[in-house]
Amino acid sequence: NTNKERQQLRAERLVDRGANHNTYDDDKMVGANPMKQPRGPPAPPSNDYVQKKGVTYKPIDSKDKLYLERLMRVPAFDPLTKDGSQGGGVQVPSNQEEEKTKRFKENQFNVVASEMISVNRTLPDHRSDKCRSNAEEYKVADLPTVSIIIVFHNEAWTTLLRTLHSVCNRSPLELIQEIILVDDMSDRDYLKGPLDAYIRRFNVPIRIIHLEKRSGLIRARLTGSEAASAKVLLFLDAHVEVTDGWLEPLLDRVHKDRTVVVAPIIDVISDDDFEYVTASDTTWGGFNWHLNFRWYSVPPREMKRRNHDRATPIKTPTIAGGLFAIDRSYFYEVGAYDEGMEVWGGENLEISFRVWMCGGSLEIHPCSRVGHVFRKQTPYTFPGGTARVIHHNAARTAEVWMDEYKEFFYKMVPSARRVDAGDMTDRRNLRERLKCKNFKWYLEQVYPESPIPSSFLSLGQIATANQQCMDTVGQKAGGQVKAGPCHGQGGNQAFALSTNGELRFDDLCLTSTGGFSMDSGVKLEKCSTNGKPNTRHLWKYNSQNGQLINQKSERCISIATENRLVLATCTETEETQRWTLDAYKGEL
Ligand code: UD2
Ligand code: MN
Repeated sequence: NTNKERQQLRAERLVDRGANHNTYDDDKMVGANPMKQPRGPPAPPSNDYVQKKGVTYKPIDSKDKLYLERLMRVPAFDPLTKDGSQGGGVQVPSNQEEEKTKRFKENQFNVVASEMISVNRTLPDHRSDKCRSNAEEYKVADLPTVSIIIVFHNEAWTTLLRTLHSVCNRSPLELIQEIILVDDMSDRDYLKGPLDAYIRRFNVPIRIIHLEKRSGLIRARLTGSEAASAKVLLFLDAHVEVTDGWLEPLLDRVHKDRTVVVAPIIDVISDDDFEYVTASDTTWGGFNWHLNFRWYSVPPREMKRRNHDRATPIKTPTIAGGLFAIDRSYFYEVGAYDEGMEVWGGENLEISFRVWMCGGSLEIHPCSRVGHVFRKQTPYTFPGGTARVIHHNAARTAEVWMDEYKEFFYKMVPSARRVDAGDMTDRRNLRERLKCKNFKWYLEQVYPESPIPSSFLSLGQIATANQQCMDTVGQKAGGQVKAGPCHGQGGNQAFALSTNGELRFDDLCLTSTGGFSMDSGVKLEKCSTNGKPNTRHLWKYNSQNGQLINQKSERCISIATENRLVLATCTETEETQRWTLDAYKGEL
């Protein structure tokens, strides 16, 4: 590029970003990407910091405040290109392919692509027309202020800064009392001195807390919320980009009802090319037997309750966990987070169950959209072992909140039974003290479409007399169900017969393939999520003769060649049609 072209691009970019930006102050620029070019100011002198409760604080003093107020939004890492503007994806040049692959591991996303994109890149406004017109009604002066809490462990420089810039570029700044960054003992140098210096450039008070011990995201968020002072807390992951008008709808809901916990629609920032891709506005949060958070379609009853209005918040059974606003005093009233949880996982369902069962509610606001870089894998370590940590957290959620329904989790994840969940007395006392409703209430009233049926006749293995058990053999939707030697462990041999007649393996249902030949296999198919079982998925159990009968075809599940389960003509004498259901509770 010639100098002139560069200037042209820079000018365009500034226009692109809107009129709110000051010009660059090159002398004060914190060195671009410190991963690549390790420059930048020395770390501030250590007497800037305050030690409190084992954490190191850098408090905002009046000098900083003045400094911050004088500053406008000054970008520091800003490539002189328009790559990625309007949320577009970027193509890594072919001579950088190798670097791209190598550095993907740093954060489990394409760091090289992220570095090609301005930290101030523009994004399209994906809100519905109704949302846009509603937005005009918000009066900023009437909305409560917010403390935005962002925790991170070894976050990439550019994604972290883009998170901050997007928040400061696209929020009414008078609403942001502060942004609190909690560095969960990262071991990357740029997240110390350079970051401390960089954040002073924003015209919003940004505070950073460097934890001296790896706390995990749950306890790191607790440290952040304790340092917060605004009326509302808002948690964000460290690799998000907020879009126009994202903040006001969230604050408005919490303001109108302090027991509402509200999340935005979480759009997708591609982990490969950083394209901003919209997510559906008719998706809500659920969970499966593994106690993983899952997205499912909003069922018709909720669409109807909202009068099919694309601007009305969706009452959701669960939230994904990373991005939500909550009244600060309500957050503590309802039990904050479970301090016994480590690193990652489980806290999202825990807070979801708790809020609903203890008198609050969860919403997804379709007028607030925030992009998030979803990753296929976590890039960081799990001190204590990944499976152990995840099972520990999930088991705490199950033990404290799920009553007898915790068996669905243990049947599906048998190894979780052997993990030490730790002391849960405080959490159980909390549930007592708040007089929370039980999990059955939650399933019936909040989430009747749940993969865990609120009412079921059996849970566990389904076996013939000679110990042949129904087995998914690890298959997913479309897979053929087989019979295999019973192992008594659950897992692929864990099924539930729900009272409404579904034979479920998590969110998969046993289905007839429809044919009436001798060979019509019994397969797995996604269960209905709209509250009305698919007729192909309906079965009845005759506990006298052990037959499992497909309601539509009146044919029986039978073991055929190669241990395939098929539907065959029902005959009482046939051993391979005689099934025993684990923990069968009998007809009601
Ligand atoms: C999702 C949530 C995440 C959290 C998680 C379950 C969204 C978009 N994300 O997974 O917020 O609820 O489910 O626990 O809903 N971090 C630390 N210390 C750690 C580990 C992580 O500070 O020991 C930070 C991390 O840098 C990030 C945040 O916590 O900023 C969330 O972690 P993630 O992005 O790896 O989680 P994600 O999006 O896969
Ligand atoms: Mn994340």
